[in-house]
Amino acid sequence: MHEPTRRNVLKGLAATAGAPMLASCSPGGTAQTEVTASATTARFSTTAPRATRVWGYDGQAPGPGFRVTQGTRMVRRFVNRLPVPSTIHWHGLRIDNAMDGVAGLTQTPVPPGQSFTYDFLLRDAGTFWYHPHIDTLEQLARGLSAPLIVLETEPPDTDADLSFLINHWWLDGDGQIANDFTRNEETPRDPAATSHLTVNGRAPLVWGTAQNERLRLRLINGTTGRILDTSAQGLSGWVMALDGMPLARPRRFDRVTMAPAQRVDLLVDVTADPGEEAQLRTAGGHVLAAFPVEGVASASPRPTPGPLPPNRVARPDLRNARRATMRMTGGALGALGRAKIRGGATLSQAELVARGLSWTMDGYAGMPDTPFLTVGEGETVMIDIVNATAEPHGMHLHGHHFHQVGQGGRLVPLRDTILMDGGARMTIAFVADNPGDWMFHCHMLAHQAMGMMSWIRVGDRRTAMDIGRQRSGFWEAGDIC
Ligand SMILES: [Cu+2]
Repeated sequence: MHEPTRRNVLKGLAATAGAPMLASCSPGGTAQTEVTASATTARFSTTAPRATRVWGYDGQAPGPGFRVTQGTRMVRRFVNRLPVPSTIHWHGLRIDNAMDGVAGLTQTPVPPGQSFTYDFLLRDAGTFWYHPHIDTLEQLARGLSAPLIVLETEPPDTDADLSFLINHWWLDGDGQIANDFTRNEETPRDPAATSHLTVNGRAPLVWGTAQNERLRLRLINGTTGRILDTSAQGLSGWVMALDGMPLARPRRFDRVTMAPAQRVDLLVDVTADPGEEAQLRTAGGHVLAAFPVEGVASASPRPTPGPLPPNRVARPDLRNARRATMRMTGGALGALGRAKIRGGATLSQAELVARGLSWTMDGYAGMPDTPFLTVGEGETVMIDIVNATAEPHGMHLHGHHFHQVGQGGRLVPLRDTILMDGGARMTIAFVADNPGDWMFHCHMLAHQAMGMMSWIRVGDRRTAMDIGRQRSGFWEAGDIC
């Protein structure tokens, strides 16, 4: 059964539907200066015998997250009340390297009981999210993820602006998380474990609406490894942005495919009749969100929307690009072969598998000692990615958005995470204009945990913390929010 609508409670707010707490710079929002990670409980299934023990941000799994306006400076003290070290990675934000939250690369992990202050300027408006970047598979699967919505200074005209953070949970018969975190795998050992997809922790999320209302839906694939194929009934509209970057030409929304960590912004008009229910659902028929239609908001829908205002991203100069090849191997059906590991040793396939390493990038299994590529600040980089495995991967570059390079040098719209089919090759291009050490890895987190990770260095050799100090004037450009 559907839960009662929250419409009357949240209507009119730029709301994270399903989340009772909002943090925002806008009037009526709750200014919040901390993000606390801790053990808590959540209810993902009405049939579960009891609440699920999870790890959450600010007492919830997934966390309530933040809505902040573009151009502001965001300062958040991360307080770790988990039993393990953690960090926060602000996924998709082009921020200072020292704030990127990658344990062992850009910061030391925050021990239990301690804190770390993240401080950065929000350059880009769009749909982003945050999660730990240490033991990421386990920490995300236990509940640590939250939306980070950066609002345009003049948002498009809508009746509601909803972020939908999609998570997946394996629950045992007692309603508890069933993953076996001693193995870096997506699937639990217990064959009786049940699979649950939630939106903002609800299954399904319910949002009451009216015919011809226009909704902004910000879909975030926060699963650890699922490709989500999503379509709608009773809703008609446009894809407005991918991974937080607006499309110059919005395209009609029919269905969208999202790799783990990818985001899609939709503007949809409610076309279902009063008394009907519009739905957002997966290709498998699973209802992610239900929109019961009560009445008619207006006689006709709003006019076709124009594009969202673009974020300022430098255009790659393909003729003068630094070019490199990134080859990925491994998996059950792909050739893993020999590979290097951290420290420089080269191991046989059997030795790698014995250490839980099944995937490689550029001949390394696991985090390499040295960057895959070092480029000058401001250089255009082209990476030819060769997926020499039989499985799809969702490749994420930190600190930059990139274009896939299409036929004749055509630049495909910007992304920070791209889905590659098994056996596929593609070329990506970007201007390396954000100095520091940036991870490039698979966001199917079991693959990452089993070796599929690498990094690039932009600019001369300085530590992330040095860059942070040098650029502190840059951060102070915005109002603190
Ligand atoms: Cu992968």
